[in-house]
Amino acid sequence: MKVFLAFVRDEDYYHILPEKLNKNKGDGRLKAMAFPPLGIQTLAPVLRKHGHEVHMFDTCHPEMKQQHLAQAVKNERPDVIALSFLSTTSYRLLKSMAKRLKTEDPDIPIVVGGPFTTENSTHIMKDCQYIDCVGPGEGEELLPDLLDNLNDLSVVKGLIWRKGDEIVNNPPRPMIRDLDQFPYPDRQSLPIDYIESLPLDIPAVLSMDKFCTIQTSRGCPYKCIYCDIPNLNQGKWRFRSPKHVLGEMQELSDQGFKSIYLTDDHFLLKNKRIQEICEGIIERDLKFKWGCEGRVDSVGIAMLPILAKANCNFLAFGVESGSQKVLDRLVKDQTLEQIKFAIDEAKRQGIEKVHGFFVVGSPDETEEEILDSFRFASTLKLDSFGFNRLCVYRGTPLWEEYLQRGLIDDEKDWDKWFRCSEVDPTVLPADVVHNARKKGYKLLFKHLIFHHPIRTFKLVRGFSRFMRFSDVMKLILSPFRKIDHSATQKMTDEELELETEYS
Ligand code: B12
Repeated sequence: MKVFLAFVRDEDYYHILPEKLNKNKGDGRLKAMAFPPLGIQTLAPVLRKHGHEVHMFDTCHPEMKQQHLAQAVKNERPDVIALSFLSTTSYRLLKSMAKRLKTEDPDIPIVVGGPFTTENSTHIMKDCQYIDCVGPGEGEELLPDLLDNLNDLSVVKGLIWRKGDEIVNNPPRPMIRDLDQFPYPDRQSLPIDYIESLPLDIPAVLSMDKFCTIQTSRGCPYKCIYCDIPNLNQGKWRFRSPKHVLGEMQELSDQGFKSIYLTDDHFLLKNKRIQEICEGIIERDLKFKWGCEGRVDSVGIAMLPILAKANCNFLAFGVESGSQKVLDRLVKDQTLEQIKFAIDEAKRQGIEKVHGFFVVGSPDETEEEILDSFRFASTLKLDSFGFNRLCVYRGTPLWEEYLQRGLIDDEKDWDKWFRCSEVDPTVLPADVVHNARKKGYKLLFKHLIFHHPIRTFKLVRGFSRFMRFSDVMKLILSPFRKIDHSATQKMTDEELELETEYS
């Protein structure tokens, strides 16, 4: 079969490098500041192993937009079009793409997948007639099974498909047990070199090193109310063996990748595994630096010495708040003491960059507690930090709570996401949160400039090496921008046109 495998990307989450930095080495590859589409990179070699011909597309590429894919469909008439997207923020773009490709050739089946799809599969089928079927959950087994049974979709476990006007939910497909059975993701076919950057809506280049992502485990057993990872993985944490992971890391080192980010939801679990992976990186003298994420109360904190020795130069923690009351309300199940210890330990053991994720605008949080988070951050040895306004997504415990409290309507709001300040009366109003955040950033920047001038200078110099000065200033001043109330439901032209059709 000929399969088109396309990643529909959120327009806010990538930047094509300006001409002068995008010198074409004659290899036709484009440099983009974006996280690679690991989902389709993972699925492509699996389908090829089943004998299928796979063409990959990433809509961040200027020649892989809707019109280009439609033209390719016309020219090459694939047997199946498989569309992948991440989150609610790119669902409208996905619908618009499906409409365009279905209009181009109504006979070619369109199947859709990805995290948001897994949470909302039946809703998507009811909402978008241009999609023929959806494959919730992991695609490594479902997609080849679908391609083998296009004439009888009823046998494809987990699939949701159309039988005339009826939407059929096939019996669920069990989660994959052995993650070691699959070939390594394809990071060569897409003519795009992804550049190491902070995933922000402002182009924050960290280095010009050849960058990619790798997933060595799936899931997280904790129950933070704003996260849908446990729901996506049925509360389980599954992992690939160190041998399988090191085989892939060897390949990446051989392919010249100098910077790797683990998209694991929680890497710092199972010390023996961390030990073996790090020892393998050291023994094989693999030439890349890497980053990962984990919890401050992880057993893996004890493994920080060998992580640092194995070139782990970036560690991100979900700190979330400087108020124990707010941490408990978020069911973070961690203490302020654990946060301080983990970050101090990471710096003491030589992790070059430690990043703290914070949220503001949480339920029952006071203005003073928002400022406490910034004051707390100023006492921590963090190299970088982000203070995001808490949002609620379908599939999270907070969404279920808001349904029970009658704050949102599942039927009407399933494809939306909200800042909690917009829907929850126990959260401070949006402009109060925004102003408290501005005040907090001022406090934190002042503290850093006067108490840690070298660390601050290093941070700014780090960015300005590859970024225009105007972008560095935009990045630093971004928290002080005017609040944009409509940020959570903005639409592009295609989406607007599509919206009129769907409303
Ligand atoms: C890395 C990551 C990012 C990166 C971007 C990654 C990228 N490629 O662009 C960055 C940091 C930029 C990011 C940003 C955001 N993210 Co994010 N992100 C993730 C994370 C941690 C890992 C994704 C990943 O690499 N998975 C590994 C690959 C292999 O898995 P996969 O893509 O899911 O593909 C598998 C299956 O889904 C399936 N599949 C995929 N495509 C297809 C297609 C078909 C046809 C089929 C059958 C199957 C299939 O098979 C694949 C192999 O098993 C996930 C958490 C998670 N575990 O999913 C959150 C996650 C997807 N992000 C989330 C959110 C909310 C966001 C933001 C909106 C946050 C924000 N406010 O800024 C933005 C929006 C970005 C966007 N839409 O592009 C939420 C989505 C929730 C939701 N209900 O929509 C998640 C689930 C995190 C969470 N805690 O809830 N994110």
